[in-house]
Amino acid sequence: MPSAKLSKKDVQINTIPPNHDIEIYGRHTSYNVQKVLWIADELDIVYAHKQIGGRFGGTDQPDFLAMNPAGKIPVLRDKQRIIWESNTIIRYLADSYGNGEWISSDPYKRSQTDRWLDWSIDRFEKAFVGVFWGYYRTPPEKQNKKAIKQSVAECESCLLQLAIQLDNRHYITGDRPSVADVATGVFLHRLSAIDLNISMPDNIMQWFDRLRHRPAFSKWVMSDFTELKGRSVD
Ligand SMILES: N[C@@H](CCC(=O)N[C@@H](CS)C(=O)NCC(=O)O)C(=O)O
Repeated sequence: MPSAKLSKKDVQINTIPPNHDIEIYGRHTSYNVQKVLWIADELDIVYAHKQIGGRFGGTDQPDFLAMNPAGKIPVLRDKQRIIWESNTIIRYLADSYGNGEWISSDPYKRSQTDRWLDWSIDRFEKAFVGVFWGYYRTPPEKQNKKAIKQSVAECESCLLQLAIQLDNRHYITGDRPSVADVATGVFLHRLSAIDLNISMPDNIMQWFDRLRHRPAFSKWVMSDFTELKGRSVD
């Protein structure tokens, strides 16, 4: 159940007429939803955005579970097609609407972006969650300081691996952004804004700066997330 009153702005987002071919379901404060909103705007896709999950509720409703039995956001509806899992969605959007600019159809070139999508889930997201949930979303009296320290160290190790990849490159796989930047870059704002002094190598900061200058990143990823502080439930 939603636990807070919806603001006028939230209601406006939810009342976009339901006649769009493409609908994106998920609260904008979810980093997984932000990946989808970010790339959808980069690709100039016209879509309706439905705030679902967290204080908005709705992920336990039969209509939503019929789309995603896992009860998780984000979910994309493209006409009659339903797609879930954030990295699968960004790949689908890039493949369908990106003219080959955000992901290649060549198997080897594709593997070079795909591996960062897999790595982002296997390593970076786990470390990020240890910081974001373990520290930011957990009330101080319930925090496990040792586990937080380990997660900070793991985040710094992931950032170092990205920094090595970014040596002589503007973006993760070359001179243009790709889905690899979306899957990995979505964590930068929160890691830099949380007061844990997470060390960011110089070229990570330069990459972050390049992303921040992109209107879609700035709009969705650089958004306020303070409503999640100390909120240890979805
Ligand atoms: N691996 C999934 C994770 C999905 C997930 O855990 N989403 C969270 C938000 S980041 C969620 O649905 N939480 C429930 C809620 O917000 O109500 C993905 O990448 O899409």
